[in-house]
Amino acid sequence: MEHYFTTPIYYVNAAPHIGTAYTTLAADTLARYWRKKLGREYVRFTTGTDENSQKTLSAAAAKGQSVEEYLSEMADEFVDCWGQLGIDYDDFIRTTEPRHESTVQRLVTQLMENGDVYLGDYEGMYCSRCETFLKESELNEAGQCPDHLIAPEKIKEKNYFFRLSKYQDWLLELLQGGFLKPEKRANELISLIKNEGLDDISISREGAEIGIAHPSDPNHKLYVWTEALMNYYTSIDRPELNHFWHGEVTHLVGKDITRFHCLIWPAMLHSLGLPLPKQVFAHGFFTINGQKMSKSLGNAVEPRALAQKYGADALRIALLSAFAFGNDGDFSEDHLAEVYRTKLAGGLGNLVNRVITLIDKYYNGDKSTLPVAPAVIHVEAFGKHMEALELYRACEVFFDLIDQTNKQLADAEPWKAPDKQAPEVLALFAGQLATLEALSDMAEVLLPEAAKRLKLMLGNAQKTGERVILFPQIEA
Ligand code: ME8
Repeated sequence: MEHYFTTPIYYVNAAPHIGTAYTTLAADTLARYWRKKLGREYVRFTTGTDENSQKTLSAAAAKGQSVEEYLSEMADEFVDCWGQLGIDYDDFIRTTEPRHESTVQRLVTQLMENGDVYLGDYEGMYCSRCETFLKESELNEAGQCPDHLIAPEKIKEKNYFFRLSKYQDWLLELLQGGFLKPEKRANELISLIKNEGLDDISISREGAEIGIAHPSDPNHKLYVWTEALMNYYTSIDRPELNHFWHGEVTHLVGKDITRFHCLIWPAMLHSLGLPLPKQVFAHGFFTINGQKMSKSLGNAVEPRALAQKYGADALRIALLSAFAFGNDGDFSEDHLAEVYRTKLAGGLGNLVNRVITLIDKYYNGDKSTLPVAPAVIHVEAFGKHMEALELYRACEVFFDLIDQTNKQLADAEPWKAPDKQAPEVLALFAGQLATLEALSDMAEVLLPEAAKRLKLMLGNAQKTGERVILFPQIEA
């Protein structure tokens, strides 16, 4: 079975930050797990940028750039950042690419042919920061968008509408059946449907300056969210890649965008007669030192600087192990430094160094004389958690195994054994080595750069390899 993982495509009005890095690192980690298990050809992982947003216009103007210049500079920022974070995606999709326009126009034409789109009047509020139509009931007491604290624009225009209301009961059943995880997020949408019901939604803006043209009405541009969701299909909209849509598709998103991914998107796919993703997983939000991350507070953490200082591996595992995937939690550089010092340098680095040094010293690095060790049971738990999207638990298994193995070595004190060829000493080293092998396999998923160095140290079946430093000391 093929696996296809996606991240949201990010707006380019802000540089990548810890939040967007979190989703992208999570997707990359899952893709690495499955590639290792099934082979690269069975796995696809995509990310990209959401560029047809009204916000783009003002952001480009503020920088004195043309829209094209601004967009490509910002898309490059994301590509550069993901490169520095060790993200290995199969496709980076930009919604201003012709391939996306062509897929979107075809899909929208099909929605129209299916009778699910009609022209109507829209009168209401629009928040250009979240690119969302808002209901009166969604505004705060001051009549503002609750997320952006700005008054939404009042608009009255002709819009094309998608018949979302028609799919209400079907969506309710879908959500009750576990389409959106974790359950608490599904429950939010279930109550929304039960309490408020679903209205048809606008899928175009009349006279909008930016966006993909409506396929049959040139006065309209498609609403950015309508076409942005379709990026997931654009990426595999080629005969040789289309099979990924028939495998297990997992959309990873933050909890802020579940309505789009779990109401509008499945309803459109259903209307189009296309298979649904297996699941949408909505993770929680990071706060920074206890505060909401925001542009106005200026506390958005730049992931590249942290990756340069601590290494991309450390940033990845510190984020993924910070709290359960699905909960909210905090991020601080202190936490990252602590993970680096105790779990990586002091935990894994120390363990590998000690075991390899001792095997070199007592057995001249010759592994072939060691007995066969029993299988490492943690491997199974690690896989189980990865497959259940329990990234935090998978990290815990990894860290526990390191701690236990370090403890086993410290307790056994093989350096005090008078005979290094005694069966219990040989068995101890065989077990330790087998654990390092298991850890290096898990590290290929969780710490891809360090895993290469770890594999080098482990050498081949006969002999240990060269000594390298796994986690160098960080300058304060
Ligand atoms: O919503 N903690 O783009 P966006 C964790 N373009 N994750 C966070 C976060 C935080 N504090 N802040 C952001 C959009 N994220 C649309 C998506 S998809 C078809 C279109 C992550 O740039 C999280 O994944 O606002 C969230 O859902 C996403 O960034 C929103 O990114």
